[in-house]
Amino acid sequence: MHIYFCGSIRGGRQDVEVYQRIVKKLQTYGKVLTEHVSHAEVSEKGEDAVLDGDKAIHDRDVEWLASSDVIVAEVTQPSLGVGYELGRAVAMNKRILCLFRPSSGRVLSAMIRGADCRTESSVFKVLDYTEEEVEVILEKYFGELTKN
Ligand code: 6IA
Repeated sequence: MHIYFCGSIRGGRQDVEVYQRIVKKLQTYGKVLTEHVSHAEVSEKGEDAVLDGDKAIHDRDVEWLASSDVIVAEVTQPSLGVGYELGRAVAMNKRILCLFRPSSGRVLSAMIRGADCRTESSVFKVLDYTEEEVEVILEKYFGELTKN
């Protein structure tokens, strides 16, 4: 299974430790195409991006998105890039899981919370969670997914 993980980079790196926890767990279910999102050395300035070029990053990420079986996004820290990826993924009829921590004190964008729906060809799910239960939440989600 190819898993595309979305997490904030230039939107702010406050949650990088949660991303690491999520990616570690996701790797038990398949190949995480965007493992670098969880790397602590990737800063929000994204200096590394200059080497590669933003266009190359964008084009590669959209290709990965298209080739993925499931998209998991940690959406607590608002990020334009994550919002964009989710919009593109919806247009591709992908299976999407968004994870939000209400304990952050933030209120999730209506465009993400309100996108929660299930159709014949796609599923967009938004789950509230606390950091301690992240592994259990993923076990439940992937358990149901592999049953179908
Ligand atoms: O607007 P943001 O930067 O917060 O957007 C974050 C999202 O866009 C992530 O889910 C990534 O999939 C994608 N993204 C944004 N910047 C990069 C990037 N930068 N590399 C890969 N994906 C990115 C350069 C850092 C890299 C050399 C490790």
